Amino acid sequence: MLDSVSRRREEEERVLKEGRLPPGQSLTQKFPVLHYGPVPTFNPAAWDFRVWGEVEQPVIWSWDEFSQLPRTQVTMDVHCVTRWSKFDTRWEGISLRTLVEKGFIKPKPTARFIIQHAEYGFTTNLPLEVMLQDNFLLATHFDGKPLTPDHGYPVRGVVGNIVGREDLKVPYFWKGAKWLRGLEFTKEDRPGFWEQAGYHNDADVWEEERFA
Ligand SMILES: Nc1nc2c(c(=O)[nH]1)N[C@H]1C(S)=C(S)[C@@H](COP(=O)(O)O)O[C@H]1N2
Ligand SMILES: [Mo]
Repeated sequence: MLDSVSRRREEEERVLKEGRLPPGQSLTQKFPVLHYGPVPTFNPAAWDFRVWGEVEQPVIWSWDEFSQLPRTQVTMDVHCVTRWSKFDTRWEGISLRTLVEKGFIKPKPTARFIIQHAEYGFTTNLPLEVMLQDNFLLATHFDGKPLTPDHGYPVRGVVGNIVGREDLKVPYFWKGAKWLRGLEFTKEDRPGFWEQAGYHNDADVWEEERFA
């Protein structure tokens, strides 16, 4: 117990020195579960993933089709607005940037924002250019294993800090929707679930944009 407390402090000291601990955050070695509402069940036969709105061609992928999209791995520090941060988290999944580069999704020139749509109507919004950064992933795996149900199985958005990539915007972790079912490309911004509840629309962790 004492050991794990001092180990946590040491780790936190280290990431602080490395400039990786955003203001007002503290390091956790656990993986907290945080969401509103129940955990949905996954039925691969009924599941689909939709992309619509300001795209040249709307798509609907079955679980099989989605599973065959090109895969990417990324390691990130993730920062929850409730003040815990988890460092060096390893994710695997599908990069939206790759999907656009390879022509699986063709945004119209009018597309400026993307709304993530998840089970039970949960939504969260980000600018298109942030969603196309290397630190946004449609993740299916965490730490080499499929996501657990409470962390968003089978697919979730994740966004965080990639060490050494100071060029990237880093929003708080709520900007990745668990149990993600689709992406809506829009001309205008539209606040999502937590954004409507008073959280900051941009949610930059370095600027500490927690509340509106
Ligand atoms: N569908 C859905 N996704 C969600 C949320 C939610 O309420 N519903 N909460 C967000 C918040 S506030 C955080 S911090 C992360 C937490 O992910 P975790 O439970 O895997 O730690 O999920 C985000 N994604
Ligand atoms: Mo959060």
